[in-house]
Amino acid sequence: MERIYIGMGSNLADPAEQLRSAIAALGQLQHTRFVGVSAFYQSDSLLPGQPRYTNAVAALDTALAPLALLDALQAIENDQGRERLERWGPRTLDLDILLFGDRLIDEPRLKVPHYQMQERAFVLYPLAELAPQDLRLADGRSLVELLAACPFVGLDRISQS
Ligand code: PH2
Ligand code: MG
Ligand code: MG
Repeated sequence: MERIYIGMGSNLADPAEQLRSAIAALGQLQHTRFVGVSAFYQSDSLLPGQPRYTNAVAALDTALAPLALLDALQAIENDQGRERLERWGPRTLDLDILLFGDRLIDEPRLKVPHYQMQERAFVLYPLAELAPQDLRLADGRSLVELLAACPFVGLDRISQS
């Protein structure tokens, strides 16, 4: 089993409810054990003119291979009405593999660590709720360092219900 972290985001159709449904679906994944989930955080979209996002991070242990996990996550996104109309369009549910053990993955369909997670407060702060203090990305940078360089700005931490 390897420890993985999933970034969850939604900015359509009752985002908090989308995340709660996604958490339930992650709990049903084959060959996988649900470890925990962060609080929910609201923030403006990185792209102007879109509804605000609700984000969270989940931790799981899995025996699935990375691309099998990606397929399973995309099936959950599709089940929750994800429409892929434009690359960065608003979405009912986005499930991104942030970290997969200490692997560096560079495949056409999957890059891990997730690109730009280093700069995104809505990824780093929820991740910090779950990850061990000494977590390092595959490039050697520590979560503590990344948090220090990424101010807690524009984030509202909310309860999950
Ligand atoms: N995801 C995006 C684009 N912009 N903004 C916030 N606040 N949260 C997101 O998850 C997000 C975003 C594309 O994946
Ligand atoms: Mg994303
Ligand atoms: Mg995505």
